[in-house]
Amino acid sequence: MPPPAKKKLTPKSAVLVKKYERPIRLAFISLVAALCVVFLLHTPPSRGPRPGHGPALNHITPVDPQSLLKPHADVAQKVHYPPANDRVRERATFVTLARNSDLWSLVPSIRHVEDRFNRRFHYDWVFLNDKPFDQEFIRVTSALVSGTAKYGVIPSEHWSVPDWIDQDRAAEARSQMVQDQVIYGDSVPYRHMCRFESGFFFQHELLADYEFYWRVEPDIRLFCDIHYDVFRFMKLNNKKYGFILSLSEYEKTIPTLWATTKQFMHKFPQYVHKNNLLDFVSDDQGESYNMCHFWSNFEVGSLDFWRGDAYQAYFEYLDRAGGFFYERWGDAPVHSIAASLFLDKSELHFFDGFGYYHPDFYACPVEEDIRIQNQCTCNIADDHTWFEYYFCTRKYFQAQRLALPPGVKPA
Ligand SMILES: Nc1nc2c(ncn2[C@@H]2O[C@H](COP(=O)(O)OP(=O)(O)OP(=O)(O)O)[C@@H](O)[C@H]2O)c(=O)[nH]1
Ligand SMILES: [Mg+2]
Repeated sequence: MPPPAKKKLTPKSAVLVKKYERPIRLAFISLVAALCVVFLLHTPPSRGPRPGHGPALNHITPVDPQSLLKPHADVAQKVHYPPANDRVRERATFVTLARNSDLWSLVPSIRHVEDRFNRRFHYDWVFLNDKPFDQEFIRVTSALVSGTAKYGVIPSEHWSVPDWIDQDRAAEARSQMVQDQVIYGDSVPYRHMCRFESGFFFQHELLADYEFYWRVEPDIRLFCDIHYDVFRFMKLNNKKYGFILSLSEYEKTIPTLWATTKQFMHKFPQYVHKNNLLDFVSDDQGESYNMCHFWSNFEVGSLDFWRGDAYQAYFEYLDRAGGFFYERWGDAPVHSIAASLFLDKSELHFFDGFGYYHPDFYACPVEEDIRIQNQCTCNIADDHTWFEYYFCTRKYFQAQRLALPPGVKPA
């Protein structure tokens, strides 16, 4: 007879667990919840402002522009920052002329402008090129821009030698400039670039809907936070042209630019503003050009000014004279002379507090409290703004009859 099957004995503890299954589960959940509460209560609070230092300005939370300390230059220029909670946006865009090969020197420029300004305001960005942008350029740049990025090709008539130019004479002029060691003296594309930036960028169809632009170039840096809407600022203060650095032009690139300008002024005196800033560009009431110009790799300006009658007539006159090809007229002196002659001097603006670099020069705000407030990362020792030799911002202050900022020694 087979032995009886052994009855499986359940241990007493297992019986008890089975019996009290629900209360045990409840007790376990309560214990975990209690531990969570204890953990949360004992986590140290996030670090607040250190005593005596005030709260650091948060980069994203909007700062009331009215609460900002103004650089001396803004007080002297009697400008106002846009009011808090001003929801009005301007028809404005960044604009960059670039080749596909400029991509990796442009990327840090965009990142700086976005980090310091545009990630709060999300303005559009128009990229222009004489050839179609490639897919990598479009992918990388559009990923960085917080507004809408737009890509345009320049019409060939805005990037070619016009038929009234004597090509042999232009080629001879280029060889002479090579002998004279003029930078970009032999370059035809550089001349197209200067002519395009002087006379055509604001006519591109992608810019048609905008009133203001901010020019950005490869290899630039923006060192400080900008907490107010710069385009709104332009509108509210009735500004038409803003710059950061100003310096001297190489005379060999523009031998006849001033003579041509004087002919223009003689022919069209109606375009010269009665309250102009001639003293910025001339030290002898217009007899000669002193080579001072706003450094146009940074510009915030009114597109409508360039599209207006005075500038249109001026550019047409210069273009017919041929100096973009027979010499190497730059858009910087052309824009600067036009802004100084055709605008009311109150419509020009020197931007302070931004911190800027384009090879090879720096602008770093001279006042330390501004550098601290705007969390600037520039070293004041690098600043070129107030140099007496070669740079022209002192002359601008003189022409506008503005007192120099504290810390800037009179010449
Ligand atoms: N599409 C296109 N863009 C150009 C060309 N040449 C220059 N650019 C752009 O025009 C602007 C001015 O050119 P740059 O080479 O920076 O001229 P620059 O600032 O006078 O000289 P650098 O001191 O070399 O910077 C930049 O935004 C360039 O990317 C060109 O042939 N084609
Ligand atoms: Mg450049």
